Parts: sequence; C-alpha cells; structure tokens
Amino acid sequence: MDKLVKKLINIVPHERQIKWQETEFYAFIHYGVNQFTDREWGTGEEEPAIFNPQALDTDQWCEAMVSAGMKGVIITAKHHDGFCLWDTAYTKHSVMYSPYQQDIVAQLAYSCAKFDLKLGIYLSPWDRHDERYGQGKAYDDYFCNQLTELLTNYGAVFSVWFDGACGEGPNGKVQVYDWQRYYALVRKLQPEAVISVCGPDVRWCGNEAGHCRVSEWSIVAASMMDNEAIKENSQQDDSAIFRERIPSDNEDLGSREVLKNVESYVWYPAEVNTSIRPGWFYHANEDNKVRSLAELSSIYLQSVGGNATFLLNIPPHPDGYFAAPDVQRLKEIGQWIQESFSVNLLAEAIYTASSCEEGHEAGALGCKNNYWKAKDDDSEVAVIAETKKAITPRYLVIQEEIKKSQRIEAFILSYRNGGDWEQIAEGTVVGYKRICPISEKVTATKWKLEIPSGRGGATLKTFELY
Ligand code: FUL
Repeated sequence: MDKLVKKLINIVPHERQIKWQETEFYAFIHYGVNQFTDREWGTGEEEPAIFNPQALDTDQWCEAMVSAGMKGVIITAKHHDGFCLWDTAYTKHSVMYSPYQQDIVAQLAYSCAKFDLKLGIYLSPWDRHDERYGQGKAYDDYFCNQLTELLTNYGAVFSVWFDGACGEGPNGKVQVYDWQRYYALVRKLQPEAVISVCGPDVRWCGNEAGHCRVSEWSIVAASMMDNEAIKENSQQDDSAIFRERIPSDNEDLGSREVLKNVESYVWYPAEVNTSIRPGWFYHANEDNKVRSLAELSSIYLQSVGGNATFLLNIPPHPDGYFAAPDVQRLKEIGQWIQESFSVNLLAEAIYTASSCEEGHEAGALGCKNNYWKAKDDDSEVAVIAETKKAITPRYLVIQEEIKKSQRIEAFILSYRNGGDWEQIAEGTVVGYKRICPISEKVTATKWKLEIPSGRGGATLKTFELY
C-alpha cells in the first residue's frame, strides 16, 4: 500500500464527531436584540428594554423543526452585540433585565427534551457591549464564566459553536482569545460536545450561501484548524454580499494530490450553514424571501448527502415564534425527506462482493453493528445487490464505516440490462453519507456498485436504493 494512503487511513473520527455527524440536519436560531432593531449585527449599545417578545414559544420552534426532520438546534445564546438570552450572573445585559424577564435558553432546553432534539450553544467570542472585551484575562474569565453557566445548567449540549467574526469592542480594542482555555473548559464540562467552526471538531464549509463541495473530505491538512485562518476567512461585515459569497478557490481540500505535500492530517468534517431567509436575523421585509423547497432539498442532498451536515437557520419573529412561511417550508422539507427516503428498496436484497475481509462479508451490509470491508490490497472492488422483484429507484444512498476512516475516492452504479451492465450514476467521495440522485428511470433486479478507486480496502455500512 502506498505510504500516503497508509497514513491517511489512520485518521479516524472521535466518537463525539460521529454522534454529531449522525445529527445530519439541525436548526440554527438567531434571536436577540437585532429582531427589535431590524439589524444583522447589533452595535452593543442596545438597551435591554427593547427586548420585549409578546408570544415567545419554544415548543412551536421545536414542533416545526421536528416536522422538518431535524434532530437538533443551536441557539445564539449571545451574538456579537453581547445581549444574553439566559439568566447569567455575570452581566446585566440580558433577558433578565428586559421586560421579558425569562431565561430563553432554559425554555428551549425544556422544549428540546420534550421533542427529543439535541441542544447546541452559539456563544459569540466577539462582544461589542462588554467593557471587559479587549482586556485580556478579564474578558476570558467573563467568557469562561458564561460558558460554565451554559454548559452546566441546561443539560447535555451537542455542539458549542464559536463564530469566526471578530472586531473591536466598546473600548475600541480587539480581544486576543485564549482558545485553548475555552476548549479545555468545554471538554471538562461537556466531553461529548463538538466544538464547531473556531474549534477542533467541526469545520466551517467556507461560505454562508449553502454551497457544498462536490468532493467533501473529512480528512484534511491539520493547518485547516488554525483559528486565525478561520477568522480571516469569516464574515468581516454584515453584508448580504458576504452571505451570498461562494469562494471556489478551495474546492479541493482532501485529494491525494493536495495532501501529498502535507505533514499532518486531521479528521475535520464539514458543516454547511445557511439561512432559510437572506438574513440570519428576522426582517419583516424578507417574509416573501423564504428559500423554496427546491433550493432547500438541493442543499440537503448536497450537504447531508455529501458527507457534511446541514445547519439551517430559522430566525424567529420578534414576538418569539417562527413565522408562517418558515413553518410551512419546514413542513414541506420534512415531507420531502420522508417521501424520498422512507422505503429502502434493497431492504431484502442479497449482497455479494468481489473482495471481503473476514468477518466483514457482503452479507454484513445493512446489519446494524457490522459493515462490509474489502481486503486492504484490493483498491478496485464491486458489490452487487440482487432483489427478488424488479425495482425502479430514484436515489442511491451509501455510507462508509467512518470508524475505519474515509477511503472511497470514486463509485459507479450500474444495473443489469439483459446480459450487460449499464452505468446509471457515478460520484466521487462518500464518507459518512452520499446521496446520489438517479435521474434516468430504469427497472432491474441486479445493481452493482463499483469502487474503482479507494484508499486501501473500501468499507460500506449501507448500500441502499430509494
Ligand atoms: C457570522 C456572523 O457574523 C453572522 O452574524 C452569523 O451569526 C453567522 C452564522 O456567522 O460569522
């Protein structure tokens, strides 16, 4: 086996990254004073008195998320303006000093438990309100105290989301963050939580437009974790131009060609974050700009079905509920997922493979705690699935056993047509999950998945047709 491949297949995910990836599709909630000023970035000078929702209902948020097929939610406990949505002991710039006087993170945590959703916390390191910002340790202490509250009082947290945006605080100073201290604290208080974006577990996909890479590798150069670089590439203004930007210069982060000159590698999988509306926060004049089902389902296929996760932002109305067009769209996407992926046409299929490692024969495909694996020396392999009755699928869904790293570089799906195999779909990397639409309608009983190129022996946890 080639030296590079040997090194790459040693890179595997941490258990917390696997759990996070299985969350697949989850909500982002941007809520705060910006709802009351119609801004995207608050100045930090907002009075808590302006925060006055009349009908805040976190159950309604969660119900809509569940209808969309989402499995979790990340809330802006504090955005750049510094206003805190929970009952914090360390500042008066919070909901508790607003007319609302209730802890919204607690309300959401309660609803999450009721609706079986995972809870995530966005805590902006950049703080345009707090005087301690830019004062070194004083601010780090403040930030860590807040993290401690959020990671102690609200149950299990699945993601701690640190934003890359960074600028001046109220004193005109910029804070130099003590990232290692923040990370150590998160690990101590919530060892199962991933630290996302400006953190070592989950990589920002690189844009806010919903653009996904064709080949998303989870194994990338260790230098991708450099927070300063992440900050550089992050939003430096609150403009629509930035939100719609799709940088294409870094389309390939993980091919052998790119990695061959790199010294060390990490498992650093991608998350695609975008908003259901043009803004991250709610603006009434965007009620008619909610993304269409076609757009959302396309992002879903490319993100969840492209070895990333899909973090979709839904900004609540100032009064504290999801607006009708958003609720409707969430329901539609949930129905579309349900209709597309509820009947696996290969559920009863018999699998055979051209190469199998002992204990991981083709029959293991679809078994909950097992997977198929080709022998390490066989990098060109094929798996055949045969059904009793002929089927006409619309999607191919395949998953690697990522505990064994990410290995597949290309795949081809063919069906048996009389005496010949006819190619019907193809793609590049797989990783956690690849959903590949089959655009032509064909009916057959024999389906062949070839893996013409892989890193060592490929693995498959699922090979399904829908
Ligand atoms: C960016 C922020 O500046 C935006 O306001 C938003 O929170 C987005 C998710 O991240 O860096």
